[in-house]
Amino acid sequence: MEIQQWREFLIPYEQAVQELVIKFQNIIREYTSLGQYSPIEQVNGRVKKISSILEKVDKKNMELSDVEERIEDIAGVRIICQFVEDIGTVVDLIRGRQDMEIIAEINYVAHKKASGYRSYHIIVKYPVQTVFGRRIVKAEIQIRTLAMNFWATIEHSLRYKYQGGLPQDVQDRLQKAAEAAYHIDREMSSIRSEIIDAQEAFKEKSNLVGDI
Ligand code: 0O2
Repeated sequence: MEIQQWREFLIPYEQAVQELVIKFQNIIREYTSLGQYSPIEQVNGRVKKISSILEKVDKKNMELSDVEERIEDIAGVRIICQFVEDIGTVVDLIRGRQDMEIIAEINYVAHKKASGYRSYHIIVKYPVQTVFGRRIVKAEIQIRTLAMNFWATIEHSLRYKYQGGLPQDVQDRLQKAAEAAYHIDREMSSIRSEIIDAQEAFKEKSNLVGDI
């Protein structure tokens, strides 16, 4: 495919990512304006780079014509939560929506990957309106805690550095770090209500100071 064809191909995915990020940010805004705790801490989105799409085509030994059907994370949205319990709340919020259709859910929180990776993945079909008409694209929504995200970000950059061939000692240390991240999540969950109360009190105090 020529670069121009790739650009055209990616337009609906770019639109989907922009819209989805705004929609999830609006959820944060809604909770905040109601003075309630938001199960979503941050939202990021990205469209997969052409080079990464081509790498995946190669890795999965597929035809370019299969990209749309088989690569489900060209549009990617990442939702970061403070606590593991929030992941379930966000999953339920997504299940209840009318503007996207869930086609798959993969629970790497309960069943971590061999690498140590933990996150909840939801693949949705999402309709966008382009100048060429209505298009339905797939998007991958990754939902994870701050601790899971910390681990995944570091592991991803190491994997990139070593181009897939992580030395055994690095793999071992990453496994230990994954365990540590899991324990942080468990500890934080055990004092969740105290943390939420403290954050609400802090927010109220900042609002009062802001009002003056
Ligand atoms: P990027 O750069 O984030 O886009 P696979 O067959 O395993 O290559 P598949 O079938 O698309 O991938 O599904 P999977 O395994 O659920 O992975 C989808 C995405 O989840 C990955 O996209 C990563 O973002 C994330 N992910 C999955 N496993 C790991 C892991 O072990 N470590 C980290 N850091 N992230 C992971 P990409 O395209 O691999 O990467």
